[in-house]
Amino acid sequence: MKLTAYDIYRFRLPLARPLRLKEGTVAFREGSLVRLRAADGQAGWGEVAPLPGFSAETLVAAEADLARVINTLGREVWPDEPAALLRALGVWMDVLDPLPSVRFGLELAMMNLSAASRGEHLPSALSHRARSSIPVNALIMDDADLEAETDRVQAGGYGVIKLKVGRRPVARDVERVLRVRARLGPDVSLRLDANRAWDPPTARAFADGVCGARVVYVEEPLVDPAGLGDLAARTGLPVALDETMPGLDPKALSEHRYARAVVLKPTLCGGLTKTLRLASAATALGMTPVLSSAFESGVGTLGVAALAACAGSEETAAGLDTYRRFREDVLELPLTLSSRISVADLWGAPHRVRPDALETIAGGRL
Ligand code: OSB
Ligand code: MG
Repeated sequence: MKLTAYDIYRFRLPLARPLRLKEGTVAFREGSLVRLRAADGQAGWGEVAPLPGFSAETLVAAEADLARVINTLGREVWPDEPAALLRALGVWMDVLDPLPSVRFGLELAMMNLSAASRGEHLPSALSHRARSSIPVNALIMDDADLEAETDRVQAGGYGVIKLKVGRRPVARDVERVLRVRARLGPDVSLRLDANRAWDPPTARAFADGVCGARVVYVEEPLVDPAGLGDLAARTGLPVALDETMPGLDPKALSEHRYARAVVLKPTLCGGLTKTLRLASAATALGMTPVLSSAFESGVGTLGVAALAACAGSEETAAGLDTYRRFREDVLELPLTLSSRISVADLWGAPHRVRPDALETIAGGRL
């Protein structure tokens, strides 16, 4: 496979409600889409959408890096067979070392292109053993009305929910967790996420308060992650790594054996190949890899969903609920994501991008 042309576009999508991020509140989600074309006339889309406050790179820097890397990719002849292509991408991207969001967008566009050329869907291009369905966790943001959200979770049949904590006094967080547990009953799995909010004494107070609530794990409870192993050992609170994962060498994961799970966001961890490496390292250590989105549009969300179908175990719910926050998408037909996504249904119809949602940034022949 040889690339013949590329286009880079910008999108700016309104959110259903403003989103509070670490560095301020946003009413729109901005990002880039990249389209790669091959000699057979097929096209593959990818998304490059650094998340402010979570990504180190800006969108403008990502777009410049995108053009640099595409020009190098355009000189190569790529394997036609998807598994060989994925391996070649891993090797090339390690050398070219794009920004994490750029690596995600380009690996996604290349694999989408390969899948389109062969008339298969992305999950089967990524793995011969892709699962046929993906459970999804319902995300309850900290600005949400708990009662309304627990009703949505129950009506939607979600088996796993994730509740954000750490932005109010610890006693109120404990009270919210116990309230959610009581309203949802014992059958729903409860994940929590503190986004590095607490010092060790506060985290220990939280652990004591929720010890009866059967929490599956808390993502990144501590400001200083160096104390996570000690916290887990002293309190028995199961912890998961999230902010720790971008930039982590898969070999270094063995230094974090205390962790129950690792949250993998391909936009932040740096693409399909790095995410899949981290997922296998986690599985080998007995940790659960949890694929999660970072407020990508439909194009990026499909990429994360495809990875979720390939990595980890059958019953691990993926964190794909950020898509619900969008009022509009770049896709003509917005995705329908439920508590359990059917891979055949999600990829059953073509995903056409709306030209009117895009502004042209750059493009050219390769
Ligand atoms: O901390 O897990 C986070 C999305 C963007 C940035 C950070 C986070 C998230 C999510 C993803 O919560 C959704 C999920 O994991 O369910
Ligand atoms: Mg998290």
